Amino acid sequence: MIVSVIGLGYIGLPTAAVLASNEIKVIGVDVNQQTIDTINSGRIHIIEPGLDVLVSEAVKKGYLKAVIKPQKADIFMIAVPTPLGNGNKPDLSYVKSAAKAIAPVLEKGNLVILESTSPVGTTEKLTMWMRDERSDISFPEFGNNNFLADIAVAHCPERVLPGKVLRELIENNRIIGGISDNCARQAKDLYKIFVHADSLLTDSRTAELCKLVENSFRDVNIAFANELSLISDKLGVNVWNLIKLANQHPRVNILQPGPGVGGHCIAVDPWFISDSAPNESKLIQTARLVNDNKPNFVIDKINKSVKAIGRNRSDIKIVCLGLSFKPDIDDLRESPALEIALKIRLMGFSELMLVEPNISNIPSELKHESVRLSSFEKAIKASDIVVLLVDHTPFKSIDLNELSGKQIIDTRGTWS
Ligand code: SAJ
Repeated sequence: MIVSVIGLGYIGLPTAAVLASNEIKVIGVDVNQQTIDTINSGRIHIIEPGLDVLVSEAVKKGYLKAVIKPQKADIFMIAVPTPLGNGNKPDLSYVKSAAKAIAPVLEKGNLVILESTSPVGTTEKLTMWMRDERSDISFPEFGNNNFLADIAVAHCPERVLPGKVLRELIENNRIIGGISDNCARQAKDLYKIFVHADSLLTDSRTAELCKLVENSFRDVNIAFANELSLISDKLGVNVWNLIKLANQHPRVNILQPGPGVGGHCIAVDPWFISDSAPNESKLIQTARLVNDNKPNFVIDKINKSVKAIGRNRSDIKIVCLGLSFKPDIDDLRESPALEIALKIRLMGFSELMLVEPNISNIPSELKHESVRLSSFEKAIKASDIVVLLVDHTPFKSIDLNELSGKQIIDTRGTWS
């Protein structure tokens, strides 16, 4: 059996590597020649614990190779980006390109699985895009379980947490939605090879919405915590203590407030629901707005600190602790910490020090004569205002006396 994985990014490459480690022949396909060369030399182009070893082994043993153009295979797994386009509308162009690229090599008996997080109806569109290219073979029809098509098509959304991808790929339950029941059953046979948890079968629309709902659930719950932080600030209450106490209730489990919600999933996927059902998703949309507005609240707090110091900004040094979108990773995508640092850079402080233990260069958009990367200890010592944006492990072990006399804005409750 040959499995072809289309898109060798944060999901595609780990999936390809895990399949290959189960002695399945995998052909990875990517549009980026540099990515292909890196993988074929046994190295990786993304950061994910344990992935380097897995890819290197898989390439060395001949189970994994990367190519630029799809080749014949038995199963095609599509793991391409589905970003937000203009006006918070889903951009399905990568899925469409993948459909057009694999259509010419499809053969009777093949299975095509969409793993990319997608708006409801995308798996049906994928089927249609392939059908448009191949009138000589038959494709399944949504809801028509009696028709046995030449090609099977299913959606099995990825649900792994960055940083724990290799473990979660194997341990998480999978939701598999077929265009027809038969498609879902065929896809389950593939996941059986490497998933040590349950595979739950449904239709493709339900599987699509299920993934979006999971991330929206988290977004709404984080928005609740973020709203509590605004309310508490106004009423002079310590929100971290408040949440800790409220969570003593057996049926209350409030998440943690922060400087906003980052990453390329939770801050994006709720918009896919609101695009499909704008009038029915008011709560989901409001949660997005609450979370997206949190960086402005942090900037307000900084302005208040400046007032309290009573000097001009050009005479004040400020430090941002952390730039990534969550702790102990180097991923700056959609990071609220980065957004806040960019806003601070424009505020005219005498110096903006950045402490980000997981990167070695200042991101290009932050480069300026007043901005520098600094060590944790030096930056704390030199600063008038300390803004903690990411709860990286090294930030937790500070002697709190070192913060005395400084304006502290702790957006994560690390020192509360
Ligand atoms: N955050 C808070 N407060 C919290 C929890 C998180 O402010 O209490 C913030 C984080 O700081 C970060 C953002 O939310 O900025 C998202 O981080 P995360 O760790 O909650 O999730 P992601 O984006 O890394 O991964 C999510 C996961 N989805 C869920 O937990 C429901 C993962 O399982 C998905 O596979 C992934 O999205 C995805 O690819 O869709």
